[in-house]
Amino acid sequence: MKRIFSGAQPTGNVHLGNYLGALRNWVALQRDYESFFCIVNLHAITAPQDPKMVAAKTRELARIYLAVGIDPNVSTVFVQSDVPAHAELTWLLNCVARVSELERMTQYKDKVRKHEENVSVGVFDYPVLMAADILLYQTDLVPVGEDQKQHLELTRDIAIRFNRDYGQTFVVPDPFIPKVGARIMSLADPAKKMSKSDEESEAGCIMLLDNDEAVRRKFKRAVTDSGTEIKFDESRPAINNLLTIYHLLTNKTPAEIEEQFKGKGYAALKQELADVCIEFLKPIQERIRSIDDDKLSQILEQGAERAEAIAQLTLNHAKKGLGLIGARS
Ligand code: ATP
Ligand code: LTN
Repeated sequence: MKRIFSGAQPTGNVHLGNYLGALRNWVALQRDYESFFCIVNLHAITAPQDPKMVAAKTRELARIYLAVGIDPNVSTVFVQSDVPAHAELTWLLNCVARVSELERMTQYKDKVRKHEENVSVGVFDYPVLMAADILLYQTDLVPVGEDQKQHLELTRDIAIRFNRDYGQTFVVPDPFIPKVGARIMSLADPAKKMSKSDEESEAGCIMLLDNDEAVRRKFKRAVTDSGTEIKFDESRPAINNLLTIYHLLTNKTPAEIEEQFKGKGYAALKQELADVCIEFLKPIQERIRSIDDDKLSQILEQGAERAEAIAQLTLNHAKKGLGLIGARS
């Protein structure tokens, strides 16, 4: 069976963009692949976090994985820092990745532009840690949103270079970026992606934990384009984004949706979207509350054990390739 690996950071709250771009596909693919879903807390601390909150956020994200439909009997769910091989392989890959490659990463460049003096070395090295995550599990496919494409290309380049210089060690992974939903835009500013780390755009971000009133308010205030027609049209990004969300939440085809809203105004679409979204979130929120705390600990413990066993094999192989094993005897 081929493998998939993916992860999300336990920072802020999970939003509809994370779900439609990534988590939804993890759930859809988990039975066709041997699946690993990681809560990447080492990535989270590349930006300052309140230490008192890190463990709670990590467990909350694990609950969300389960609540949206990741089945721990089928998939391995674990916390990144529970498997030390991630940090160890990162060091080895640091010696293969080039500074010039990391300097080209757009996410890194954005952070430097915004915070200049306050960007940690961790932010710079973030893509190498991500490469280690993926390569440790001999991953074939990585389901992610569009914003991770460049990181995936770097992961492939690092794997190819390592294999060439130190012997065949890693599977070279392919990204899985969905045709629709890979880049859900902010409801407040359709030129920006929906993002939890963007402080100004709370109003444009539907959180999986939002209550009914918040969902209604955010859709109601969503920015729209000029014109009145309700049609899928990439040159009208705001309405296109709302229709894409509606399409993914209802599974209705674009033609059906356009027919449904023919002659109706934006207000009708926004109201219908809010209704559908509230109905979609309700069972997820109920499941989040109902997951037993001890059961969650057990899932994460088992997950870490399963992940560790596989990660260790790859790490040893990489260390042998580099000549790091065998000096003692
Ligand atoms: P954010 O910008 O909200 O902090 P992130 O990409 O830093 O998002 P993660 O929680 O680590 O945060 O992302 C989990 C997954 O969600 C990734 O695969 C990412 O590509 C995807 N994703 C994030 N934002 C969107 C979006 N607006 N549309 C589609 N997919 C998204
Ligand atoms: N950078 C990713 C999170 C992430 C990830 C991974 C995704 C860390 N390691 C490995 C896929 C595979 C993000 O979405 N912000």
